[in-house]
Amino acid sequence: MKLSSAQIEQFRRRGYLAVPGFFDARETAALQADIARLKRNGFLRNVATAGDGKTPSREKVNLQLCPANFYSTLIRALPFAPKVLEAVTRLLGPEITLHLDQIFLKPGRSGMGTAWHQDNAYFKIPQPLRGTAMWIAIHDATVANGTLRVVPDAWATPLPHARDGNSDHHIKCQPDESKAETVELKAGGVIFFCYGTPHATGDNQTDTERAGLAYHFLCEDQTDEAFYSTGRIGNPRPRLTGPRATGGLEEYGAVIAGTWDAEVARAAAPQKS
Ligand SMILES: O=C(O)CCC(=O)C(=O)O
Repeated sequence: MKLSSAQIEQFRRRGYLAVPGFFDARETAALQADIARLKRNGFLRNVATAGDGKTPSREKVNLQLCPANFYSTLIRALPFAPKVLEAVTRLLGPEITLHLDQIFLKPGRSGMGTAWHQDNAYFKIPQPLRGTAMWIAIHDATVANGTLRVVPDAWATPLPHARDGNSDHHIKCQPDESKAETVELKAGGVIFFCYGTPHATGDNQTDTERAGLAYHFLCEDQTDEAFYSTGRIGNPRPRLTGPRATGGLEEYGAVIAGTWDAEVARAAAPQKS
């Protein structure tokens, strides 16, 4: 899974890159099964509100889990997979830290999209091209079920953001939607988009659910010591590559690097009853 020079050039110029088939059928089935487990066990939370940013919506559902790695060793292992590190290093540079992971799940019919925003309106790194999301299509992502839309060539301009009344914490902006591109992906495909790229998803107008699993990666030179502080309430931010990377030992207390294949095999094995 080596990204070509043309793909790197597209990411750096246009701010995004879609890579169909990044995860194979077995890996994708493992992710589908594990996200179904998290949903079944009630870990996902509906963040949709009734227009005021506070009152829980009775009609719309935007299920999220952030961070997800606390609840899934498979999701924890994925960013350490060699092909992920290879791709992200080619896109960003040599010293990569995992910033965040989260699940977005849109049930059939009631599933609500996520409004336009730039991730850097939350994250505020100095150079928005030195951080990227990797959004994984857990199910086939189509126009009808509200797949991801991006505005290319817009990453360098920070847009004003305001609170999104349809969510209990999101913010939103108003990019030039006439320039937006809609990215349809089969399950297992990914889209990388840098922290400056405006993006959104639509409502799910089909009968079946659709999920995305998003990781955010950034270069260590976009961080400071406070970013990693153990006093901060939140998820560990493992250094994935570079001189201070320990394969997860420092952040999780266990070596996570090298466990992706075994995690996928475990998820694919028939469950004992
Ligand atoms: O999947 C979604 O609904 C939104 C994804 C997103 O906004 C993100 O990954 O930053």
